[in-house]
Amino acid sequence: MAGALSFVGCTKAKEVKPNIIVILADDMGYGDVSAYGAKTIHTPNIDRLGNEGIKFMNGYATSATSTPSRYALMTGMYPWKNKDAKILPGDAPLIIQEEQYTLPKMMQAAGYTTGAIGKWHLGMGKGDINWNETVKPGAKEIGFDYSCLIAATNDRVPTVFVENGNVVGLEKDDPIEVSYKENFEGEPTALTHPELLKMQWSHGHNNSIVNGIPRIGFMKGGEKARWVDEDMADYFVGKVKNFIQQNKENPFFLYYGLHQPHVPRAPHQRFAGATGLGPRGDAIAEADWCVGEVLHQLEELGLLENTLVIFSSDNGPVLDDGYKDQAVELLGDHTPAGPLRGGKYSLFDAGTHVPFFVYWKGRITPATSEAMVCQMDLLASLSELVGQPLQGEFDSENILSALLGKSNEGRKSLVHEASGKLAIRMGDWAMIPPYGGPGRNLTGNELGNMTEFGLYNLKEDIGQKKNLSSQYPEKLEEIKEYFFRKTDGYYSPNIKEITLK
Ligand code: NG6
Ligand code: CA
Repeated sequence: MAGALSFVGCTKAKEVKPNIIVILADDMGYGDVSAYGAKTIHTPNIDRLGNEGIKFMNGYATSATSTPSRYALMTGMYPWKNKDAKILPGDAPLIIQEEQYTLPKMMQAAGYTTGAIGKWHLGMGKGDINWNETVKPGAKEIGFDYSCLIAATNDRVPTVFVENGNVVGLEKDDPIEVSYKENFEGEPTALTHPELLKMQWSHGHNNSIVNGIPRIGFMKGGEKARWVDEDMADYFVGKVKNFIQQNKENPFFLYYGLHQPHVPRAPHQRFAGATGLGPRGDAIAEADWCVGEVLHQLEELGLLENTLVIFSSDNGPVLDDGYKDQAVELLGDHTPAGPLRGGKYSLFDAGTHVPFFVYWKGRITPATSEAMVCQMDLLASLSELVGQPLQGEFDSENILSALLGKSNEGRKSLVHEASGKLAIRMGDWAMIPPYGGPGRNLTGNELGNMTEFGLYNLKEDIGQKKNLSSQYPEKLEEIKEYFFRKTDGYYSPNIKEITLK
């Protein structure tokens, strides 16, 4: 016993417990950030994290859409191992099991106070939610001491904030009802009352109207509780500042899910015209302001040297994601995916290859890193940083030295996912199996559906212009063999011309 105690005493002395903040943007592309070369959009605050920290040139989400990406970040597990980890409606049950080990639970075990603010999209409740009572299980049950969230996306009902499981501002005599099946009698929708719209839809998004914006799904009641999209950034920044202020004396872990630049893009009026690219660009300017507010507060409280800040995006960029907001018309020569091919929903690189910065003032020597890093790796890497060993088996890899810029070795391979279809990046190579299906969806983004195997060398051809599968058959075989072994037994539908061994 005495030996164990002295061992504990000895590790304690070496423990580092910086605050940790993970900021995850929604649909922000690799090319949307000026640190990666954007010229028409200026993101000075986000850039600061990259220019004064480690700027990752090969940073990844696991998935080309939100729910599966966030699932991997929270659980350290590949999302395609959970059949429920796909884009969720706003009334979906929590897809993380209460007994599952998670990133916030690991941080709690290490003595941290944990908070989740902003976009959630991992489900809450057990199905058939009564929004007029405390909704659980939710963020709390998977390890967050405090939470203030939008349940799914800013285009899905219910359009209310849920703080610690309770709808904010709900009045007893105006209960909320939500349905993804049918409308409530007498409630206006975009189809029955187009005259009520201040923003028009282009595909989907023609159900309930809230704040003049048509949504996905139907909702009734809760008038006072409904959010105003233009005020959402200020609202969440306020919550973030409160959380930091309240926890300035103790180690904290904060997950801040920015809602920008996901549709509907309705930044605050003071950002109107900030970029000349219309609401999409202005929403990115607003997101940059949010990041700046966090950094300024850390600075004011003297916490900057003691706080590790990680910035990334849940998936790649998209222009027309269902609203007529001039994202396409006003694009000019801006390239949201930078030099990468594809975007949100895509198996091509830009689906998951996203901005990725790690910043820790005074502790990280600024550098650009070529290491391949993934959001899923935060669990294993941060567990090493805070000295809290993992319990169980995970797909998360400990790449802490790469994250802190002490090594250029990241992960060797990453299986990535788009709509349940899997592909792989292995070293400099990217391999996409032939799934068939449409080349693009309604957003105009290329999906990566092909009739033959795609094989690309990203080092020489970052834009995936040249399919090398027939030129390098041995390389293709090697990667195929590895890919099928890694994904064996998991759902990877519609692969044409191949049978899983
Ligand atoms: C799609 C929506 C899209 C967006 C996406 C989720 C339609 C036509 N499209 O189904 O607008 O909400 O889901 O995006 O409804 S994500 O970034 O949260 O994954
Ligand atoms: Ca997203």
